[in-house]
Amino acid sequence: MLKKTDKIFLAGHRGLVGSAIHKRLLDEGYQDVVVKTRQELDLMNQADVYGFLASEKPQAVILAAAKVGGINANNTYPADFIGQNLIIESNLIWGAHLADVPHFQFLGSSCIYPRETPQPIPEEALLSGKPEPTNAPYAIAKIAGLYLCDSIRRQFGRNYYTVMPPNVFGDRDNYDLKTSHVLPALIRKFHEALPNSDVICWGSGNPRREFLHSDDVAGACVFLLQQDGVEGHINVGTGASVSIRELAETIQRIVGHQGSILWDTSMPDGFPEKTMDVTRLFGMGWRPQISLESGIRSAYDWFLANREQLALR
Ligand code: GFB
Repeated sequence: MLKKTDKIFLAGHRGLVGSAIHKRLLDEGYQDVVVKTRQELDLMNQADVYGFLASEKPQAVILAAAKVGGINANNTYPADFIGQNLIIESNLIWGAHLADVPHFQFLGSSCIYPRETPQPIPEEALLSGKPEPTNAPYAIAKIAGLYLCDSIRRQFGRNYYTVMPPNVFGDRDNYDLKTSHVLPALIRKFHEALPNSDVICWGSGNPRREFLHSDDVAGACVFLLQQDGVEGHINVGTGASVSIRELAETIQRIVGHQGSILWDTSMPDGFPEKTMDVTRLFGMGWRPQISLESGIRSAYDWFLANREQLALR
């Protein structure tokens, strides 16, 4: 188990999940959290990463840096999603092993599970079927990182494991309508359509998604740092999902939009459902603290406070 004085390198501290983990680590009294901007350390450069880890010799690495995006981004830039993530993962995970780093927490994503799988999805469902085509390259990259962590655990006995969050939202989210995930996209679309212009959502509205606020993802990650024997990969979530239509109507109500919601079925639905079985994590004593409604209200407040700086096109 980690002590609060142990050195932790957090990769991706400016991102949606990484910034929440950074805040949580400091709030919980971790005294030696090392972070580097992209300019200070290029995670795509193997020699720089290996050299950094060998000289810093942290007790733990948390990898929250990745090339991420929503369904349209994944569908448009498949090579970027698999190529950049494979390079970042192998640099950090293998570099940590070479530097004798004892603990490694790798952030995965629920899209690694097969498109057709029982819901809610247990950890055992991994590789039991074909991935969802819209994000298969990204999923394969994340599965590779998961297997690299677990193989280092099996062969060298290091405490390397993967945390599997669902669709995440929160402060410092991506509000670019072409590359973002659905929740921030709909916050922006309904806000910019105030008071009653039509809002066009993608797909049928029927798919179901599980949403977890980034502060809860951070809470689970820091909780797991304090647990022994987290082997393989562990689902993190609420265990509940909503349809995209329900999500759109909830965001519409919170934003105060009065117009029509239209559905562009020329855009892909992606997974029919992604709801995770969180029995294992709940059995360890963790629970999410932020409801979807209060999380959306908080995300909308952040969007209103920051949208000028976001220079949204
Ligand atoms: O969040 P999202 O982009 O990604 O889309 P996925 C979720 C659902 O919302 C899809 C619908 O069915 C979309 O068609 N949707 C409706 C919209 N309106 C919109 C909109 O305006 N913008 C967006 N983005 N979606 C991602 C993976 O899948 O899940 C990533 O591609 C990652 O790799 C992420 O794993 C967690 O949930 O479908």
